[in-house]
Amino acid sequence: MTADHNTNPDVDVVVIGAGFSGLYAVHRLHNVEGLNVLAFEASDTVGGTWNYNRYPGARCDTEGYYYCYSFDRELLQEWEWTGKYPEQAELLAYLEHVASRYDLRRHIRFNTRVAAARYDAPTSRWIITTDAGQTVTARYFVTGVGHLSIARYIPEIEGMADYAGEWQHSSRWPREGIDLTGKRVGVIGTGSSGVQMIPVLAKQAEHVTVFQRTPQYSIPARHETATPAFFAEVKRHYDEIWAACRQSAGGFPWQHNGISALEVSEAERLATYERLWQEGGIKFAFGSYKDLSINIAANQTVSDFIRAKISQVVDDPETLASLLPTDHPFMSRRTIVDTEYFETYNRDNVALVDLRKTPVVRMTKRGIETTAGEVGLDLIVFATGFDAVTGPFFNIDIEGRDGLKLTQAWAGGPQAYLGLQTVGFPNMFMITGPTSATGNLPLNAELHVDWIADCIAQLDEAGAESIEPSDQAQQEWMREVARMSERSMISRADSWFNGANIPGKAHGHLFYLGHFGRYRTTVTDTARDGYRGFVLSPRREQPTA
Ligand code: NA7
Repeated sequence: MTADHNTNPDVDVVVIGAGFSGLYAVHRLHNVEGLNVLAFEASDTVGGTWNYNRYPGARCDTEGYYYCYSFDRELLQEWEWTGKYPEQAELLAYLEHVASRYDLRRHIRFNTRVAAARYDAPTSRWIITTDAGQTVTARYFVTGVGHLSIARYIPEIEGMADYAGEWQHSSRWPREGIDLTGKRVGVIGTGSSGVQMIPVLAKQAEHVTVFQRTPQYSIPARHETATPAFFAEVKRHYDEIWAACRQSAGGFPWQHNGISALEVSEAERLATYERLWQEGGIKFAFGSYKDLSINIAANQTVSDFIRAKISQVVDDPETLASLLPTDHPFMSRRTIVDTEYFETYNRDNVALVDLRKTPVVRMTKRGIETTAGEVGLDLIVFATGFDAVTGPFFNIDIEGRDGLKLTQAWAGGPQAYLGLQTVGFPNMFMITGPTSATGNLPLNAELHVDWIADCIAQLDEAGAESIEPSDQAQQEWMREVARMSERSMISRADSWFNGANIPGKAHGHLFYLGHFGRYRTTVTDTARDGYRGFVLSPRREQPTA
């Protein structure tokens, strides 16, 4: 069934977003379930994160062969990745291919931002209003808004209006690119975006100045290790690879080795770290000892190892001192994967400004003034991150039952049950919403979309009008989420993972940091057990017992 959305503004499901989450939601809910689905996408094309983040060097920092959809064996066999860590353009091409292959675009209204969504209790409908003032009603409201891209964060710096040069945020790099030849570029921020772009900018620009507030741990990607033979092997073993991902701690096709870093000799430990360091990627963090992210003494061994690696690379002692992360443990912030990041500081055309020693005073007409003086810049890149997870939701005026605004419900930090729903917002489903597992996001998005699709089918079969979590189930889940956060290294540093990166933002637990495989089982078990922890309201005209 295909609705003409111009004349029929009432649909079964409204989806927001056309990234990994939204695209699969449209496919599963329409192509498989036969529901009448309308998706809204603010951009003019699909891709989400992989459409927005076009900065030089932008690429996936987990491997493409499992950072992709698993739902169709044919798609897995036909798509050819060109390397281990796909660049932005390759991931965008993949998602465009998916949109074409499953004929998804005709269900997506592009260049349209959802401005408001309000639950109308008398009709049990969500009323969705776009930025153009159009209104659509839907029985189910599904958010695939992503965690980051939409809600970019640019700090307020005195004198910004005085700056006469060009500036960009990492996630809004112009599609036509920027000719960096002969340019003096300043990069503010050394998270994943800054660390990926700095080596690439350094090769293109006349000079790069990096403004660093917090030194980072980073692991070499070693992109070059992927070969055609490797991908042939992957394709032969895809079923086993996905089975391993679904049961693993992070949604990845490997596990930690099951022992504590403190149970083995120093020589054995260092050999393990060295082997994984040479292999590259985040397997170094999650594929070695079982307790690196939860035991500070075990973590100390790996933090020391990485500091030693950085020390071996960076030539200038003052620069090295600023680059060494000593105030927070490895894995207390999201793990960063790089290509020649630390090596780049040995180049003549790269300078590091340590903002802890010489903070920014203001932006000037010519560049940035720190307490050490003015740095002249033709282009300033804000690689300063995002109002993560809740930001994309708060961009929309969402109102649930009894006039409850989402901004009120989450004023003290997001509250949700399994990252799928939140109390007070019936029939609103979140794909990887707050408190869902993190790690391999496409896999988690598939888990959620499948759960939502099954749930909608069950509601129809049971003659139920709506579903939302019980207060008790949500509170218990929030306690579990807090418990997992507090035992994790994440609790030992400020970052976007706990809301600390945005001035004035409520600190909260944005993700469930426990084991992905166990999370997956919990999510599927709630459905198997008749939606345990959820309240189903019977249809008014057909009350059920
Ligand atoms: P992140 O990881 O949030 O990094 C933002 C960076 O910007 C980080 O180094 C911040 O320093 C820095 N920052 C933020 N505000 C300022 C100010 N006012 N002055 C100087 N430096 C500042 O964002 P990314 O885009 O790199 O990565 C986000 C995610 O995308 C990443 O985790 C992956 O999942 C992909 P700080 O460290 O807070 O001192």
